[in-house]
Amino acid sequence: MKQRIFSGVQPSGTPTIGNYIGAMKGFVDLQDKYEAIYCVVNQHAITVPQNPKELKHNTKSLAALYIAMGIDPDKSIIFVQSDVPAHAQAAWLIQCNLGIGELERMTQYKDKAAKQESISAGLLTYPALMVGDIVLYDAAYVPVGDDQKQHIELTRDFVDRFNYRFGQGKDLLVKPEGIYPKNGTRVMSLQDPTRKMSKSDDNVRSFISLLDPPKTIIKKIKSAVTDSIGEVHYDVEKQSAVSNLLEIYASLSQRSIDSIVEEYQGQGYGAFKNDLAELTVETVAPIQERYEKLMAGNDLQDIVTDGATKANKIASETLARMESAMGIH
Ligand code: AQP
Repeated sequence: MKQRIFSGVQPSGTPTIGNYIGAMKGFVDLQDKYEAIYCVVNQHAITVPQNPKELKHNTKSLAALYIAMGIDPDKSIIFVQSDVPAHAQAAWLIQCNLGIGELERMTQYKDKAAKQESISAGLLTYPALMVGDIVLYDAAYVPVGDDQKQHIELTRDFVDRFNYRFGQGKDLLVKPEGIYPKNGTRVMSLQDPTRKMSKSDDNVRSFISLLDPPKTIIKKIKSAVTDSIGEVHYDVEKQSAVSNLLEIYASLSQRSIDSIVEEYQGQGYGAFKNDLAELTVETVAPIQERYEKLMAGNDLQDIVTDGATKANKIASETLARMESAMGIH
């Protein structure tokens, strides 16, 4: 039997090339090796304020993007988190076995809380929902970007704790491992290389979304900040912005950073940026074409309904196991 993997993306906007490079690109290859489960984590998205209409649209849109990227619904389960009530139910059990101190230490919580005028309790307890997403499917592996490492470590600690407290010598839950991009790529904002690229960034020039039209992509890459050194060179300390563009280039072209640096020796940033823009447009064009067809057609709803049925079956069994072990059923 194949081992299971689980991953999710929040419909808190349209996925960026950061989400794509850091996590989603890998989803497609992994579906052959593992029993893959990919979720649109809409309940995570509401930890910060969302416009309800946009959230609904982005949820559908993200499911379509999964398929447009190459996730095959005949091989993998694609579903929407809120269609499987076990996620919210498990999150409660998990919260009751996590410490506030552990949650307050999460850097993503601190980063996101710093941007909010009023911080929801859900933003703090978000990792409990994420732990639930993973353990409900007995996932052995979780393909995520490197910014999620801390949450994966929390999941692993939780599983040890749960098995120790309630397992009576048995491993009731599977301890998962993260699968991170090979070169550890964290794509940074095009406008500020000290901040990660995020789909919900107020400054739309800071990210490239998978649905940006070619003209927008070209404009955003041309206006990406660089430096006054004027040499395409990889140095994350002194040339962080250019190094970020190099990492994007290397990842999308599957070439080494060294070979790209060599190609643009002595040419300044103009040609390099033009080619990166072209490469990005070429990467997203086929995804966008398939996306448009899916959004206009009737298959999408059937796919996510079928995904939810399959996900519900697996998740409700694990939830029952957890509840029984804790003595509440
Ligand atoms: N900049 C990034 N570089 C590499 N990987 C990234 N990921 C996110 N940003 C980058 C990875 O994408 C997957 C989905 O992320 P998510 O939607 O669950 O949440 P997030 O990490 O909070 O992503 P965003 O784009 O920053 O969303 P918002 O703006 O809503 O906060 C994850 O595997 C993540 O590691």
